[in-house]
Amino acid sequence: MTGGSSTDYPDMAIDLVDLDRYPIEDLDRGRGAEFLRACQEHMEEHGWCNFDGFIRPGALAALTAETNELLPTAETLTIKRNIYQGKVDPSVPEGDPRRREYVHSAVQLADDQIPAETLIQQLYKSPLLTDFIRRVQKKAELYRCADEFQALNVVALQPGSWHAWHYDTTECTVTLLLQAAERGGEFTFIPDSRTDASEDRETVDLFLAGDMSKARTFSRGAGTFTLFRGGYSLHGVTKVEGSQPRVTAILTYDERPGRVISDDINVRIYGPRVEKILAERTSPQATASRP
Ligand SMILES: O=C(O)CCC(=O)C(=O)O
Ligand SMILES: [Fe+2]
Repeated sequence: MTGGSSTDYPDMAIDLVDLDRYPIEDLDRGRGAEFLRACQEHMEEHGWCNFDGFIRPGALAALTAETNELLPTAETLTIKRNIYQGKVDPSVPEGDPRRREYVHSAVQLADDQIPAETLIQQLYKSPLLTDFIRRVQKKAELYRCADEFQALNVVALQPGSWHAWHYDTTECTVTLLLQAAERGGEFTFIPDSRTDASEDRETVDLFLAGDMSKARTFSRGAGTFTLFRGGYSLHGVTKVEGSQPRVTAILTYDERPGRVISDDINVRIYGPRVEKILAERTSPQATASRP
């Protein structure tokens, strides 16, 4: 089963996804079933699936227009972290790039800044889309993340910015490229560079030293939808060049229903705006003014 109520929204995937190329509306029969099987095999063998032109061109223009209208309301966040986003194996020597804090800046809309009526929010809420993502990974259950800030984000990397190398804190990452960079801004990753038990140190070391020869990159135009094992594949985005920002929607899911992220982590990621929201909720005035 998949998460969320399907009654509030008509299924927006039907309107936005190129169903001729990607028949996600019926994965149980005929060409839909064949498509699903091919996706599952690809995901299992390579650890990623990349769907070029997933969004129909007309729909993409509407999605891009709405996010470009919302982005001026977003803050610029400066994200500072090591590649593991936390503890580093104590055997890693001092000065090793794996201990280093990498920094990038992004203009970022958190879920609570993306109104329910937007197309991107309705696409995220699509039961068909969630079910497709669940089935490609052969998971028994998959729910949209319930966190009010993290569930769906839109991230704009401005010219001159990159997205620093990291592993995600969740297993699978789902991204939709809404606006490609004119040049650069390439999503770059090492598929399955680690398991729960070990890491391909040789490849990771080379990569962090600037040798990208073992990393993968796709040529991704706007409208490309990508699934990859972000928790196990070191990844990031190279420097954006040209005059326009590179804009991605990040869709998050969890095998457990109702997943929320701790206030501490949300304040660390989203900064003073979210700190204020959370503080106001627990302040005496906020409590007194409740009915
Ligand atoms: O923008 C992308 O393509 C990747 C973003 C990413 O790695 C992340 O948000 O964790
Ligand atoms: Fe990531």
